[in-house]
Amino acid sequence: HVDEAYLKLCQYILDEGNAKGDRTGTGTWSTFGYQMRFDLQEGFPLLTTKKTAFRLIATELLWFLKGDTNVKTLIQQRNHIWDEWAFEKWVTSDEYEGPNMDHFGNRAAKDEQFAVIYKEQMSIFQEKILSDDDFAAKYGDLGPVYGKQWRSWPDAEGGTIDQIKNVIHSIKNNPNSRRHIVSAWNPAEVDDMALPPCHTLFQFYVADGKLSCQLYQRSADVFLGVPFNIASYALLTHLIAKECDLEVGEFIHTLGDAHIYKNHLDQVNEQLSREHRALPTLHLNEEKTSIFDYEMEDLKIEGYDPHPSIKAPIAV
Ligand code: UFP
Repeated sequence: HVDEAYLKLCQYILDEGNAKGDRTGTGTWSTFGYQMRFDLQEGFPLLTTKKTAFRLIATELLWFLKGDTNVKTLIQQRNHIWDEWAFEKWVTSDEYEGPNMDHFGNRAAKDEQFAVIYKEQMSIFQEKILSDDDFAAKYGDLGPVYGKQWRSWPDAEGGTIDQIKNVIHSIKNNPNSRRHIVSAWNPAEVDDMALPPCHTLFQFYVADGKLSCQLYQRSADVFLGVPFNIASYALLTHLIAKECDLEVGEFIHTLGDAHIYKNHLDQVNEQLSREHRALPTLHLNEEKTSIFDYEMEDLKIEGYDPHPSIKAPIAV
């Protein structure tokens, strides 16, 4: 069960983790190198010990698959998971004239007065992204992040490589290949990205008519990020399997620096006290024939009855 494996990881970090400083100044408990396996035949791995927003996960994945890197499309779909990264670009630019927003994430979590001011600036930002195309082109674009690397990795001749199309082609035509790989980590472009890819590289594997996927995630915010990352790659595996006429096999999640932020400890302990429930199932619109044509309404989660969500501040 996904919750069992996930809560075991949380408990392991609490018991064995190293106290480790980090880029955001928040502080973490951290371990290096950890693996979880999920049998996708057992149900869809969306955590039941905490309500996890499938809509946000799915709209983000479809956004990656379409090769999009601008938050505008996500904001139009009421998906705000990337807003802070784009906002950061704006408030550190010469054009920004509002109140100082240094370390806005940490400050908003600690200081209620600042949180109000921050929310005001964030609303202004979101409004401008939606209403002003030039502003959106400048500050909504996150740089050459996942969508770009997956669908148009720059090649050496000035052209681009569509890794998703290529991997689907190789799964269909040479299922036994050990080279079904997609990499988001492009060393030449990492410095231009709002956030260097956390889910760095994934590989597919075909056996027994089933498609499995393994992800190497270099850095994992175990409380806020990992529940999303598991569901996102499970969904991707379902979509690719359908495209290739295969059943789903396993999702194998391999983590590099797996950390719990120190300001997430109460939330993790709350979640550890909860009993898991039955897993939901995923339904895909049978009429869609290409992985690039799905919209949110083509993806349905049924039988999802989770414990309530648990809020926590994100480290930016
Ligand atoms: N993070 C995740 N999953 C994601 C994502 C980010 O866990 O899909 F985009 C977290 C990991 C880390 C932070 O806490 O975001 C990225 O910081 P850094 O680049 O310093 O590893």
